[in-house]
Amino acid sequence: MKRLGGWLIGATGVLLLAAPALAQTAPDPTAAANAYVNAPHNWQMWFPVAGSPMMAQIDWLMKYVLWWMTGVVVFVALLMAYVFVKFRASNNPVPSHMTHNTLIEFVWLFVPTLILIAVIVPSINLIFYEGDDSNPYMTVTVTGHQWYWEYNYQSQPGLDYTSYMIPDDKMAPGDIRRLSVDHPLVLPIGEKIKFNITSGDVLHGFYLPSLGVQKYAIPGTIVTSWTLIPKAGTYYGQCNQICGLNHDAMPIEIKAVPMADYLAWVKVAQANYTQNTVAPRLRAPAAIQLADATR
Ligand SMILES: [Cu+2]
Repeated sequence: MKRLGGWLIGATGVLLLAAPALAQTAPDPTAAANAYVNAPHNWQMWFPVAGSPMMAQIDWLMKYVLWWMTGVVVFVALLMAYVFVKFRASNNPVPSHMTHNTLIEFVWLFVPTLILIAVIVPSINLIFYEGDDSNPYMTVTVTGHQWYWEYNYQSQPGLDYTSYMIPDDKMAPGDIRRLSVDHPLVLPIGEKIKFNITSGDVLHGFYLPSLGVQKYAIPGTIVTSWTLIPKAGTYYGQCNQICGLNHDAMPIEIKAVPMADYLAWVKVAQANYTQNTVAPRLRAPAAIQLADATR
């Protein structure tokens, strides 16, 4: 009897565990991105963990320049303290009349010049590296709207959909408050992805801290950037250009997955996202229509 009871409890447990798996109709092609989540956390110091080679270089340059700055600040502070004490009025009733010293003038011209060169060379290298969006595997046109993002995959016909933040009352387990979205931007790992960034209304900011991308989304203009994500995972960003009432409610969620998963997702998205496409033309603002009517 005891044995039978144990067996029954065991079988019920197995059924309960299997139920969610059975209920799921199709596997999620972006599931590989759930294993690694690169999101901001409370009391975070420094930059996020670099998710792209560009961010790794930005991180390196920031720390490199910070060391130079620390050296300069400490040196100048110590020198000033020394001068304040040694050359104070009470200690020097008869002031010195020295006006020139060739050696020290040479040193204070030459040493800062060397420091500037040491900072400028890697900075300019990085600027060129950031600007080199040539030969991408694919291009996504990113359009900022009040208040959501639109992603248009240039090489995948019909794949143009909107991405809205999940409001607090609709959050599911695993969602991150004010960062998770309904339709994330899905990208293949290990490939160069070019972004054509623009806006449908006002200025927005396409800002992906862990990938080192930060560009204005400007109406009527395309600003380009690119990324390359080596590791499968979920990466987050936000609009960082004050764009109106719900500026804080247009986060960016990127699911980076292996190529096979990405191609599987493209098929699913092409089949399911047709209702999700943004209206091609925006109406004139209500205020302007009112002004015309009262004239
Ligand atoms: Cu915005």
